[in-house]
Amino acid sequence: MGTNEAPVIAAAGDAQTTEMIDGFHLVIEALKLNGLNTIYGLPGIPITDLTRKAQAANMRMIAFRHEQNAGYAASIAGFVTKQPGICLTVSAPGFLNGLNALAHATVNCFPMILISGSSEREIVDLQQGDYEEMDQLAVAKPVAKAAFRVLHAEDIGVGIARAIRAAVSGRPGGVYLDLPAKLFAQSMPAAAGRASLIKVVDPAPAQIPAPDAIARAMDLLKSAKKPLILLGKGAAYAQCDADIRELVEKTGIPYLPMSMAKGLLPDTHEQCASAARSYVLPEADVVVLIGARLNWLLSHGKGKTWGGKGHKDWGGQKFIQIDISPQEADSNVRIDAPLVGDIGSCVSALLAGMKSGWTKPSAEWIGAINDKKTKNVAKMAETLAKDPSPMNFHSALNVVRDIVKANPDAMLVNEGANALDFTRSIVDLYKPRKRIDVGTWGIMGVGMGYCVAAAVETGGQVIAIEGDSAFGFSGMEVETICRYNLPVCIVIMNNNGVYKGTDVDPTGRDPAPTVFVKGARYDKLMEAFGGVGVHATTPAELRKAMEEAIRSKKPTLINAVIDETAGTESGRITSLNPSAAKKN
Ligand code: ADP
Ligand code: TZD
Ligand code: MG
Repeated sequence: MGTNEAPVIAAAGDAQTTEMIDGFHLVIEALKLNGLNTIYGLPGIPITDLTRKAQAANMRMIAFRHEQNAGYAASIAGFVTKQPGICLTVSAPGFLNGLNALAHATVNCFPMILISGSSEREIVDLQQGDYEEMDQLAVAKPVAKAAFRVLHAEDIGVGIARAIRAAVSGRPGGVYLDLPAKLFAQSMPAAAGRASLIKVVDPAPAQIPAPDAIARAMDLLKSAKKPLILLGKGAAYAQCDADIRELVEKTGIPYLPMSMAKGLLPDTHEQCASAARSYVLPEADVVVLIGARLNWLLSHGKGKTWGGKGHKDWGGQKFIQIDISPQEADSNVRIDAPLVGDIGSCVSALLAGMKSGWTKPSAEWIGAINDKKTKNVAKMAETLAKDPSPMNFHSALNVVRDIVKANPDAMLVNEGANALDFTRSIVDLYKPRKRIDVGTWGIMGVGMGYCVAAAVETGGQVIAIEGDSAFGFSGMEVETICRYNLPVCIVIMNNNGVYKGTDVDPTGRDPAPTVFVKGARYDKLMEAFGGVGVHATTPAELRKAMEEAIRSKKPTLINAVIDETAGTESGRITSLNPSAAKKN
């Protein structure tokens, strides 16, 4: 019998009974059919059996201690694999715990599907007070790229297909899929059920840029005296690493990687202008944005960062912007040559466009950048060579820098304020998609969820550099890391608080809001679950502990004691603080 033919339903009393399939199995088979074999979630009514049956069906079911962390895991799995990461939660409170991550996925353009069990429509719509009742679909909509609900078992295939397409096509994002409890128990003839499932064909179709848009961009680029390429996390996501490298190297244009685009080309590449960032941004005359938005992380393309004199002034640069979203251009400043399409197609079209002739940027431009780089690199080397007691961010990160260099395949997770900013500028990455961090929102709490997903998705070593505050948001997941015995080495930059550990309550009554228990031993937390805990007070102790963690692959948490006076308020974004902004 062909799969599209209706199955013969056995008549009542027939000895031969028709094989049936229930909602649980239709969901599982629909996911598997589309190559989605890992679920990050937390069990409970009504999805406990879904987690059990998924595991029994040989899916990887990674169970967390809090849905937010499962959600962040799913979101970053989406970034790393280009397939939607799946997060599964219970209704109302579990759903809400996962919602933060769904919003994060949408904001960061990561493909993710949040699947939550829910109460029946009949009860929710009359607000009759079900166990964990909430109109989840309505709540999810504003933060999701798309939101769907499936009411009938025969629609599960369509529901999952639509969720996958919405998550990965065009600009990727977070999708919500609402599955009411009764759906799981519905059953239908297995053959018809299986025939209703959809293997999504070409879920993220190539989007080819228009030839005139390419010509416009090429003309502008050829007119540049001081061109610059800016690589964003969209470029890392696109997985067209070789083409991007070829574009950079063939054009000879200096480039700057945004945080999660570090390693797309090795940070040590001779054309990398990171060490001359504050020079190249205002000086460049034509900037090619590849999968990077001109949001707050790039000072909105305006102001002093970009050579504008006054606060609102724009530096007058011309921009070429490669983005899959046709609405992105002109969001902050004029985009002279928008290139709408997927990055792989746009970059190869530009490469083809170069064949008609290309002159590399002038020796003056490259020379000026190299001068700045040499000076700044020497200054940094001097700072890194110091060995103060207690350790500061620099002396500790000098060790991390060496360890990452020796282990270029390890995934680097990073969050905090100073712990984030210093790591980003000090620790070089060598391979694409190895650095995952606080992203577009500068969000705290992604750390342990990211560690779990990075280890599960890559099967390799993970190194997490965490502020002590940042770690606290997801710290309980060290149990998850131990339970699944993941090769994760967490280093806590412990400076006793948010930014620093030195604030005091002026009334003398309570601890200051930014300060934690002094001398806290986060390493003991890891020991509680059978992992390795290390208390490190010197760079040598830190180095030894990290090397051992990577050698043994054991879950390890190193409490790195950092001078509590070493950080600055808000790290590098002090100017965004209302109290600091007033002074400007
Ligand atoms: P960063 O924070 O690194 O600057 P952003 O998150 O601001 O990066 O920007 C990423 C951009 O990349 C988004 O505007 C998104 O639409 C775009 N993008 C994501 N994937 C692709 C792709 N495959 N092709 C083209 N653009 C993409
Ligand atoms: N809550 C959330 C979800 N995200 C945030 N970004 C913040 C609060 C505010 N915040 C920052 O922007 S950084 C930070 C907070 C609380 C913690 C900084 O302390 P840390 O890092 O210990 O992690 P350093 O090294 O001490 O600066
Ligand atoms: Mg801190």
